[in-house]
Amino acid sequence: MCNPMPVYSTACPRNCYSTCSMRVEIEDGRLRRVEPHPDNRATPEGACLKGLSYVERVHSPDRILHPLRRKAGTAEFERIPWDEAIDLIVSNLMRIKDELGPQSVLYYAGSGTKGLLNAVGMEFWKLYGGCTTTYGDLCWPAGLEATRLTLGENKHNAPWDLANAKLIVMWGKNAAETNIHQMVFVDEALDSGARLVVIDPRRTQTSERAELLIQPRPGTDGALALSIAHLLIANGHVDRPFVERHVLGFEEFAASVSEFTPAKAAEISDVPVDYIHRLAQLMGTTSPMTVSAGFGMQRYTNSGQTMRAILALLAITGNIGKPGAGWVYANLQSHIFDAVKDPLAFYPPENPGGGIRVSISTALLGRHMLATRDPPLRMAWVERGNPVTQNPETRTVLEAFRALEFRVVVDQFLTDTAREADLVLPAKTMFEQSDVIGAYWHPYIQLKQKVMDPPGEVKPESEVYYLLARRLGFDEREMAGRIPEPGDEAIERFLKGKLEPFAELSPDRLREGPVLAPGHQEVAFSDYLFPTPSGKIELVSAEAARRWNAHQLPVYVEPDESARRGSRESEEFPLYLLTPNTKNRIHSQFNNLKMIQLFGDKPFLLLNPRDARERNIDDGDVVKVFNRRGAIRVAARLDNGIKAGCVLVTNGWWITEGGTVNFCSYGRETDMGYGAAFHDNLVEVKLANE
Ligand SMILES: Nc1nc2c(c(=O)[nH]1)N[C@H]1C(S)=C(S)[C@@H](COP(=O)(O)OP(=O)(O)OC[C@H]3O[C@@H](n4cnc5c(=O)[nH]c(N)nc54)[C@H](O)[C@@H]3O)O[C@H]1N2
Ligand SMILES: Nc1nc2c(c(=O)[nH]1)N[C@H]1C(S)=C(S)[C@@H](COP(=O)(O)OP(=O)(O)OC[C@H]3O[C@@H](n4cnc5c(=O)[nH]c(N)nc54)[C@H](O)[C@@H]3O)O[C@H]1N2
Ligand SMILES: [Mo]
Repeated sequence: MCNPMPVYSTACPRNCYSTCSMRVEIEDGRLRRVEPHPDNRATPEGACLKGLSYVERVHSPDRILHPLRRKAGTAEFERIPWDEAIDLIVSNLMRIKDELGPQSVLYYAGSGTKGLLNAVGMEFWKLYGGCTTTYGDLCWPAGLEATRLTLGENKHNAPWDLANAKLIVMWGKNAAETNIHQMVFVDEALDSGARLVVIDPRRTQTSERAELLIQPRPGTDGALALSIAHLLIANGHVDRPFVERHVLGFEEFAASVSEFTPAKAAEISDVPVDYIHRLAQLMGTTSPMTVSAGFGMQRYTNSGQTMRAILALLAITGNIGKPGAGWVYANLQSHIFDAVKDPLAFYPPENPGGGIRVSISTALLGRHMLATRDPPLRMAWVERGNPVTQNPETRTVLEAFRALEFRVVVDQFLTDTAREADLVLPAKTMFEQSDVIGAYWHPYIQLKQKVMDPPGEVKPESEVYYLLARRLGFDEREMAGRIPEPGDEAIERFLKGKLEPFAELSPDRLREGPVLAPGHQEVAFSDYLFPTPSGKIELVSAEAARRWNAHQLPVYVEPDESARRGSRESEEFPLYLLTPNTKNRIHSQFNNLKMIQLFGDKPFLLLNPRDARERNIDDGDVVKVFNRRGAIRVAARLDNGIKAGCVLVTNGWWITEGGTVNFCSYGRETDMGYGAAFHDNLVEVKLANE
C-alpha cells in the first residue's frame, strides 16, 4: 500500500474576485494536484484553469531562481550571488540617500499577490528614511469611492445569496470569465425563475445566459441609468417608504432626472428606446434585484458619477439590505486587518510620516516619474507589479524607467518590466511562504500556507528586506514588529500577532480551511446602518462636490476621449478601444505557461464586420491598432458581437508576446478615487502592411 500524498489547505492570492480555497497535494517537494476545498461556499467547484496551472507555474523552467544583474550596456543578464546583489542595492541606496535624499527612490508595488506580509516593504522604506511612492490604483477605486459616498461602506451580500435574486443585472461585468464561480449562483437563480440582463458593449460568455443584452456606447452607462431612474419615477416604481426612511436627496435627484427621457439617453448611449423601457419595466416590477456591477464602466473619466447613477436605481427601488438584492461590487468585509477596507487608503495622505512622499499617481506613473523634482527620482524598486505592460501609456513608463540610474525588479519571471531592470530578484510563489489573505467578493479569511521550500536561491521579499535592513545597520530591536526575521517560525509568529485580536481566527483553524470574517453580514446593510455623513443612502453627496469637485448629484458627463466630442482627434481615431480582462490570465500573469498557451497564445483584435469592411480588413489579417500615443500589431478577429465603433484587445499581453494594449492608452485619472481611465481611449485600425 502506498502512502497518501500530504494534502494542505491553501488559497489563491491573485487579484481576482474568486480568491479560491483549494487543497493541494505535495509529493517529493513538488506540487502534484490542485483540488477544490469544500468549506468555501463561494468557490466549491475549485480552481479555474489558472489555478490548475500552478502545477506548471511553480516548477516552470522559466522561473527566476537567483539574482540576475544586467550586463552593462546589453539586454542580457548574468547570475550573481545574493551577497553581491545585497551589496549592489545597499551601495546604491546609501549613495542616492547621501546625494539627494531617500525620496529619490521610487517604491512601486502592484497587485500581483495579496497578503499581510506585503506591508513589510513599506516598513523597510520607513527604516531607510523614506521613499517616494504612488497613490490611486489601476483597478477599481472610482467604483469604491462612488459606493463609499452613496452607501458609506464597500460591502455586499454573501456570494451565494445571489441565488435568491429574481432579477440580476450584470452591468459591465463579464463574470463568466472574471468571476466564474459567480455563474454557479446565477444559474441557481435562473433555475428558480430569475431573469438575467447583461449590459456590455459586446456579447460575452456571460450574456449567453441573458434574456436581454444592452450594448451602450462605451462610457455612457450613466445616461442609461439616469433615464431608467426617470422611468421608474414616472411609472410609480419607487419604494416610497424605503426612500423616506433611508435615502437622502430623493427629491433633488427626481428633479434632476425629470429631463432625462429615454429619447435623450438613447441619443447619448446608442441604446434603442425600446430597450430602455424594457429594462426599466423589469427593474420596476421584479424584486429582489441585484446589480452585479463590474469594473468595465468604471474605467472612464466619468466613472464615479456613472457608478453613483447606477447605485441610485437600487436605492429608489428599495433593493438594499435584503436577501437577493443589492449592489454587488466590492465586499471588503474580510479586510479586517488594515486600512485596505477604506478606499481612502488610495488617497494621497496629508501626512504619511516616516519620510514617505506619496506623490505619484498610479494612473500617471510615467509622466509623474519624469516630472518629479526636489528631489528627482534616481532609483526604482518594483515588486508584484508589471507597470510596463499594465499601467497606462507604456511609452512614457518605459521612458521614465530608462531615465533612472538604478532599477530593481522583484518577480518570478522575466517580464517586460523585469527586462528593464539593472537587478532582478527572484520572487517566491504562493506555495513558498505562509501569509493571511482576505478577498473582495466572498467574506472569508484564509491562510495561504507554505507547502514547500522556495526553489533555487529564491528568498521571500520579507527576507530580502531583513537582509537589506541588517546591511544598512539596523538591529533586531529597530525591526521588531515591522520586519520579521527570516524563517518559518518568525513568519508564523508575525501572522499569529496579526490574528491575535480575533478569537475566531486561530492559525490552527485557518490551517484547515477558510473562516468567515468576524462580524460579517450575510445580507449587507440588513441593519440599515449607512456610515455616510447623513446616516442615509446619499443620492446627494456634499462630499462628492467637496472632495472631487463633482456635482452633488450623479449627473451625466461625456467621457474625456469620446468619439462624439467632434475634435480633430476623434475624427482621426474614431474607434473605442476596450481592453478588459480575460479568462485564462490574471492581467499579465499565466500566459507564459504552456498549459495556458494551448488556449490561445497570441493577442487578437475583436472588430465588428461593419468596421472591418470599411477598412478592407478580413478575418485573420494582421492589423495595426494605433493613435498618437503608440501602436500594436495583432490579428483581426471579425465578430458581430462587438458593437460597431468599438474594438477590443484583452490587457495583459507582454510586449514580447505581441504587444501591450497600453501603448495606446493615455494616463488619465477617473473623476473620483484616482483610478485609471483605461477605456477612455480612441484608436484607428488599418491593415498592418498599408
Ligand atoms: N489597458 C488596460 N490595462 C489594465 C487594465 C485594463 O482593464 N486595461 N486593468 C488594470 C487592472 S484592473 C489591474 S488590477 C492591473 C494589474 O496589473 P499588476 O498590478 O501589474 O498585476 P499583474 O499583471 O497581475 O502582476 C504583476 C506581477 O506580479 C508578479 N507576482 C506575482 N506574485 C508575486 C509575488 O509573490 N512577489 C512578487 N514580487 N511578484 C509577484 C507576477 O509575476 C507579475 O509579473 O492591470 C491594469 N491594467
Ligand atoms: N480570469 C480573470 N479574472 C479576473 C481578472 C483577470 O485578469 N482574469 N482580473 C481580476 C481583476 S483585478 C479585475 S479588475 C476584475 C475585472 O473583471 P470585470 O469586472 O469583469 O471587468 P473587466 O474585465 O474590466 O470588464 C468587464 C466588461 O465590461 C465591458 N465594458 C467596457 N466598457 C464598458 C462600458 O462603458 N459600459 C459597460 N456596461 N461595459 C463596459 C467589457 O466589454 C467587459 O466585458 O476581474 C478579476 N478577475
Ligand atoms: Mo483589477
